[in-house]
Amino acid sequence: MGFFSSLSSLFGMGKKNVSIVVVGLDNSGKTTILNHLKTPDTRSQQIVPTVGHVVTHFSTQNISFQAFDMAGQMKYRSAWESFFSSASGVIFVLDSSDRIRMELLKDELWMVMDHKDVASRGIPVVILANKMDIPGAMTAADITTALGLNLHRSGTWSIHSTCGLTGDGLDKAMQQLSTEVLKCLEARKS
Ligand SMILES: Nc1nc2c(ncn2[C@@H]2O[C@H](COP(=O)(O)OP(=O)(O)O)[C@@H](O)[C@H]2O)c(=O)[nH]1
Ligand SMILES: [Mg+2]
Repeated sequence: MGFFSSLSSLFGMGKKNVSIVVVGLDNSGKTTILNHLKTPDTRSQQIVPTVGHVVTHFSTQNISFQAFDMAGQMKYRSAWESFFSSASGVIFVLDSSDRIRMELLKDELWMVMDHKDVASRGIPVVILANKMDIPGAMTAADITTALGLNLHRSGTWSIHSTCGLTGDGLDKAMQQLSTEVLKCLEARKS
């Protein structure tokens, strides 16, 4: 890394500013994950259920993310789609131990992936199979099958097992999100 790029990365300059939307059923761990992605000094000590949406910021090596943390309860889900058109990516968080709501989850995930502002713009959907620490939680491969993800042709999606409490799996997932977001922005320029 050259002197100026070292300096600019030190001060967070030269990073692209990107908006993303974070969705998923209630209690899947969205707010916990976003809290974990923040720098330790800006983390909240207590996570409270999200009402409407909350704006959070976090960074990867080359992107400064503005994340819209959406409430997941049924009455708020219809509001998700109004955020898709201005988003450069979607994080979809699910609870890997919540087998009872798999069918509902499938409907909500496909609604997001097939939404015109997601599918036709080709923005990446990064699925976080969260709560992997809970005994009996489904693996990412089992979830891929249960949700019929391999049948989904359009768009770019990936799935990662994560633990919002420890941060396990998040680095890799966010690296993938950054790479896919940059690829998508480049493709839309040309
Ligand atoms: N065991 C476990 N619990 C988690 C994990 N992520 C979040 N939680 C817990 O799940 C509950 C709901 O989390 P929250 O972030 O509010 O979910 P949200 O409704 O999707 O924003 C909280 O009690 C969290 O501590 C995880 O990876 N493992
Ligand atoms: Mg929340």
